[in-house]
Amino acid sequence: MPYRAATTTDVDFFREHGWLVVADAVDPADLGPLDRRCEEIIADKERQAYDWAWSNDDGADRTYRILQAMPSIGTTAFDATPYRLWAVEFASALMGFPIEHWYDQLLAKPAATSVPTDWHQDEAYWGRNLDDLGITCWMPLHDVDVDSGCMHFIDGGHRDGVLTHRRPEHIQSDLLVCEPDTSRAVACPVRLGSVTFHHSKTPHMTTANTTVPWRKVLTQHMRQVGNPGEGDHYAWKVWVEQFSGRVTRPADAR
Ligand SMILES: O=C(O)CCC(=O)C(=O)O
Repeated sequence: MPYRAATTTDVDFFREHGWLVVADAVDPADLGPLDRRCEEIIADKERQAYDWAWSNDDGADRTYRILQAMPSIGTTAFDATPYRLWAVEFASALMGFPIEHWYDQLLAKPAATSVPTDWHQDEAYWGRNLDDLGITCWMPLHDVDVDSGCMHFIDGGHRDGVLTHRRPEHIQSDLLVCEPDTSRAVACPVRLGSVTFHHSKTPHMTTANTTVPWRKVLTQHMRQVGNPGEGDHYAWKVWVEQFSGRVTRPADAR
């Protein structure tokens, strides 16, 4: 299946709204090895994954309400996949400057215990180095709707600046939340093969999964070519190493 280029309509929509759905973008036949890698991580989650919603109630254990892992860590197997090469090209057109792949994440939600991924902006995690210079491609590995954890965006929220974020009191992971103007929220249910893109300042959230055994999504986080990456952090930033529980605050936080 040919992967299509971004059109003027795509670019204009993204620049106005800060997000975009691209239907039937990716060939599902290209996703087999990735899906198998994600299943392997889920089966071995105690060693290979974090819980992004790790709560104080869990103590030292983790419930994996939002399982978080990096499928590409330690392997080059996904470097030249058609969906990765395409996402970088498409994202470069949307942002209007050359973009490179930065890192990917599996975000998986079990039906029994999952929770919403609350409103946040990616720049709140990444810091000012990424000021208007980052973009994410969110790619589910099956059909996804409001009941299984689809993406929601604040329409035009990339123009609202970086909102104040906080770490909820009951959370012991690095999870951050903000309170955007939800009257502008848009839900984006999509079918397998479709993806969404969002600007690094666009507030977004996903609902809990109550229907499929595991909601599985690959996020491809991308940045301006040559950008130094995370840095010049906001005051709310922390890193939590979940195997030891060690919490670190960045020296450059302000
Ligand atoms: O899928 C999710 O639960 C959240 C995704 C997300 O925050 C992102 O793609 O930046």
